[in-house]
Amino acid sequence: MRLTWGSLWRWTISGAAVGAIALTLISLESANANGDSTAQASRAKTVNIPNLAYIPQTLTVAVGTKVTFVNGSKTLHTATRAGSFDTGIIHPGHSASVRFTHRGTFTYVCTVHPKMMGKVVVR
Ligand SMILES: [Cu+2]
Repeated sequence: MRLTWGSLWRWTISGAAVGAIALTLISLESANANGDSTAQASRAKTVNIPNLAYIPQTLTVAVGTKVTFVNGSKTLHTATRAGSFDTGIIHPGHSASVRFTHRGTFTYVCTVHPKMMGKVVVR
């Protein structure tokens, strides 16, 4: 994925606006074609950010899984896929969650550190 500086700036501003609130974007929440709410409610996974990396870098989950990004580092991070989802800025010691309701492969970056890249594979 290629992001321009302009788009990075825009994402950073929007991230600041939502603060540390766990954010689930409309684009990911709007459709649940399977109506499988029971399974969705029970699935949760964690991506840790201990430094300048997402651990695990590739996370494979079932449809409906809520993924929580935990910032265990001492600096700001995001988990952002332009046009799809954005945790906004996650402060040290905080976390933010995204529920993945569509199958696919979702690469994402940290808008603060654009070389940080991760991937969520939803099956
Ligand atoms: Cu970062």
